[in-house]
Amino acid sequence: MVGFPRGICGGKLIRMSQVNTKLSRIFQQMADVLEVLGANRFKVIAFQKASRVIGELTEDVAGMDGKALRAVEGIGKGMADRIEAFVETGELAEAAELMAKVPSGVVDMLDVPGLGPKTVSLLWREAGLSDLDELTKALGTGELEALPGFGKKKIENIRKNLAFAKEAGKRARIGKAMPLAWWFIDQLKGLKKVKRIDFAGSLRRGKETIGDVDLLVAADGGDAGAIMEAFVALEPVTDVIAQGKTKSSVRTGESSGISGGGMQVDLRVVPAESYGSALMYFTGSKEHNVRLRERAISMGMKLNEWGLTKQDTDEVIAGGTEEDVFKALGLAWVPPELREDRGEVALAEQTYIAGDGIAGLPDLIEVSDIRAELHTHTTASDGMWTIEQLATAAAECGFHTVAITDHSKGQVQANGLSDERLEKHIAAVRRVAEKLKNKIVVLAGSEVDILTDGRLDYPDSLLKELDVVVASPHAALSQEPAKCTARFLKAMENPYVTIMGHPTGRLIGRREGLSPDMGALFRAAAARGIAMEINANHWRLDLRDTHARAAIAAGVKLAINTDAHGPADLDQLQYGILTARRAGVTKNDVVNCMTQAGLAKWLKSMRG
Ligand code: DGT
Ligand code: CA
Ligand code: CA
Ligand code: ZN
Repeated sequence: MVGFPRGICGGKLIRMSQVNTKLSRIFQQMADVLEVLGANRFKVIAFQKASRVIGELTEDVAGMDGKALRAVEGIGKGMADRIEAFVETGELAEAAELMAKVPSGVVDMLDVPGLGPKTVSLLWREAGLSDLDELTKALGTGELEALPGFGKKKIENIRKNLAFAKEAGKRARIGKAMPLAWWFIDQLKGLKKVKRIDFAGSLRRGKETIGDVDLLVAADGGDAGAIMEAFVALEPVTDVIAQGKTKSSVRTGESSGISGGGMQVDLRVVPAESYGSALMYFTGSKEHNVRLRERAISMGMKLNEWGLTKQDTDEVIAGGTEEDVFKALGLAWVPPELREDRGEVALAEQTYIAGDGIAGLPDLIEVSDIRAELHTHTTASDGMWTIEQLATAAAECGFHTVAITDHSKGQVQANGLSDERLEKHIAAVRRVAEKLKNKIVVLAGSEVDILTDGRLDYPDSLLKELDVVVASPHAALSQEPAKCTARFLKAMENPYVTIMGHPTGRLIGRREGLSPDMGALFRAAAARGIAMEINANHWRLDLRDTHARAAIAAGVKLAINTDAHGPADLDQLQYGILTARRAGVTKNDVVNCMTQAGLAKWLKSMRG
């Protein structure tokens, strides 16, 4: 079993139970529908909160007794009763009744970026629209301008978001596909007949979005049929697209409680002696494979999923492991994240000839190289953890340093801190730092908003008191490129900025975000010593792989942060690392990999 490390806390994956995931989703849907129906605000908030709390809970609600359930912060008596009913019967009649009051097409509208429940309620009740097709039509006729608050600009925005969501919606975020792949692997690896199993395809290459999940199994030919039977019978499978002896494809259910519902999963079974060449073939990319096949031919060999053979005699040269195949081609093993035909084959040849570390392939960063988390939120703004809980969790992950960076005052909806609250918050962070000083270094920081014109959301006199300043854009995220470039460059002139947080503000599949002149930003960052962030949250991955590659080429230091808001978030680090690896990033490029003393020295140097 290879594959990617599954969690950062010593391999311990923070995994939600299926019941938790299902309930969290049901409560969120109930909150949405209640809001569309114009229900009492507190009722809506109660369901939203319950959804979030259960979604973040590491304990399985199915195994908790009534008393323990009621003791969970954010779950009142009413919610505990609902949870118990669901655990007992597997359904929630109240949810079904509620859903029946609103057409499912109306609920779908809630998935369109920028369409909140209030707007959807208007579109449904006032304009009589009941699904996305009707909405698309109505957006073109001008009839919506009669609705209160529906100016030309708003209508144009909805139209753009709808088109963007439709296009992007075909691929899943990696954070949705990865847990699904592991779920299947966990089920299948237990079968005696399965000798090896891995995920391949774009998921193994660590791409930010995944078209379908590709699984590869090594087994004897006679066992393949039974493995396929077991595969198509697994719980999340709703449709069998194709079922053969060596290849099957299924679709997983949209409403399945397991993350990644609605995705296609392909499974192939190959004999053990072809496992390496098959893993290479199905990992791709197609372009990388073409490059390798050409190389094989030029060396008098033939490469396909079954193995590497001599051209004239068909004698098998390699195939069982990837390492053997690469070696027979005169190449060092290429990490999957680099297999995009961006020069990696030439580098692998150099490494093969010169040996490790002298020339050729970069020594890519790994999850375990990360020693500090520099962008986090607590209950002071919109996080779920207290300062102490967060710092303790970070210490348990093996980090030597954590920075507390709550939102600044402009983020009103995220309960951003006013100047006065920040002063008090800094003092609170210092107290926790003192208390935990033998466990972890706790730094006082802020994720300060970069305002529309490039000013920061706190005065310098306050920023000066902080150890870490992450400057990020959260508003005006459709600004023109020239304008936002100027905005960022201005922000970077501030002497207290340490890190530029999620610089484009994109949300994958939801919001395109800003397109500043990255070259200009990287030059400024390199000159000032400011680190550019790869935000590891799978909705963001911002910087993206291609940006990060350009950044290190320009001599810019990177920061890889999870932007943790709660317990499930620290595990997102893996996606930031995959993105960094795709960019050829090594631990020397990343400030979070420094020693405690090195990091402290760097931070101090940034305070002038
Ligand atoms: P995706 O699923 O769109 O995110 O991207 P991939 O790369 O996972 O693509 P997929 O699932 O169509 O195929 C998995 C791998 O199998 C792909 O990376 C390379 C290999 N493969 C598939 N079809 C072909 C083909 O026609 N020619 C070659 N050379 N390789 C192929
Ligand atoms: Ca795929
Ligand atoms: Ca596929
Ligand atoms: Zn943040």
